[in-house]
Amino acid sequence: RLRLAGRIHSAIDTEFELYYQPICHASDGTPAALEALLRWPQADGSFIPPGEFIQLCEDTGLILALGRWVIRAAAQAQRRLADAGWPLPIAVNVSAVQFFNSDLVAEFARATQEFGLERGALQVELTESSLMRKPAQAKQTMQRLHEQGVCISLDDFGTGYSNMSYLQHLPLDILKIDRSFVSDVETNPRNASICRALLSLGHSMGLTVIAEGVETPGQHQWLAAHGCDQVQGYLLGRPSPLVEVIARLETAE
Ligand code: G
Ligand code: G
Ligand code: MN
Ligand code: NA
Repeated sequence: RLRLAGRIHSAIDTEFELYYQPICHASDGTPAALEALLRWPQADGSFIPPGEFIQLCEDTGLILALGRWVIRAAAQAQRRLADAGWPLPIAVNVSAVQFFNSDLVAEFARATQEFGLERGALQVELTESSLMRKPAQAKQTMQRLHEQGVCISLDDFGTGYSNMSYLQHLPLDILKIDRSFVSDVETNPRNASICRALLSLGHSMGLTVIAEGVETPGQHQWLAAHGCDQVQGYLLGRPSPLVEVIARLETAE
């Protein structure tokens, strides 16, 4: 683990890459945003998946430097995307350790300014554990991100232990239904009930609702028929390098 941590430390500015996955309007499948996802390519052409290094980065504090790099790289990508004629917002995942221990607001402000981005060009994806740990601090940071024009998504929703009455007081914009509820939504009545409940909850709070992990046309149709706003998953597009995303946007036009 120590050796891996050392490798991560020296890889931050040189080896990591961001891939981008489309988030599409459920009604017609057109792109609404992209989610940035970290990839660590290896010499043999394979990737070490984030699941194998994010936790280590959080335990060692490396997540602060890595997270800073992610914000700047996503901002640079959004500039390229906008310059290519596709001004889609890019959503960045922020882990709880990073949320509470870095000056996120300043990092987003700096990246936005450096690349001359519009308000709304960047979004943040937070998990329930971030928001529930230190509610007052979380709310304040979220409000300051909003002032910078950064929209906020609640990621992996349904898997945590949110206090619903508390959630209502947070300045959220988007709720992302975890893919575990989406995978068999047309055939599993229990997951269908959960998705209906989460859609209703999100909409009653005035939020945009995104379903993650959409892999089949049947899932997409079910979600669109039940009022889900946006869909994300392998059906709509796999995470890919920015140049490939732009090429696909251009051929789909
Ligand atoms: O891309 P993949 O499905 O392998 O991602 C696995 C997990 O890693 C997901 O929970 C995702 O949110 C997380 N992840 C991906 N990129 C980042 C990132 O830039 N920062 C943080 N904190 N987590 C990320
Ligand atoms: O925790 P978070 O929602 O950020 O995780 C996103 C992860 O989900 C990414 O690692 C991405 O590669 C993965 N992912 C995206 N779409 C699909 C999908 O349709 N099916 C599955 N199994 N995983 C997906
Ligand atoms: Mn996410
Ligand atoms: Na998720």
